[in-house]
Amino acid sequence: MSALGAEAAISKLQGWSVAENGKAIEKTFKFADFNEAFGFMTRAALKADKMDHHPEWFNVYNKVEVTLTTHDAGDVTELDVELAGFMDEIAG
Ligand code: H2B
Repeated sequence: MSALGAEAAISKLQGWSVAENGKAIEKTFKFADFNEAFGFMTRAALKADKMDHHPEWFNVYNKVEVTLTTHDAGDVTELDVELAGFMDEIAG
């Protein structure tokens, strides 16, 4: 998968920003409670594993901080845009 770049990626998405190193995109999702947050993570994890494309994320209670990058490319690719779009969809 060839590099797309973080700026190009966020222009296709809503609420995502370029990570500090310029090679990833990030977004913080907030839910009503831990149950909702973990439900989101479970659905995203199943999709990620199907794609063989995995998120970096950090969860505390109702908050999930997500960072997406394609390690094999050392940059953001269409795979990150696809997974980000899926996360946005299921976060409702
Ligand atoms: N996830 C992400 N985010 N980037 C990758 O480059 C990547 C991955 N590579 N998941 C996959 C796994 C690769 O290491 C395996 C061997 O397919």
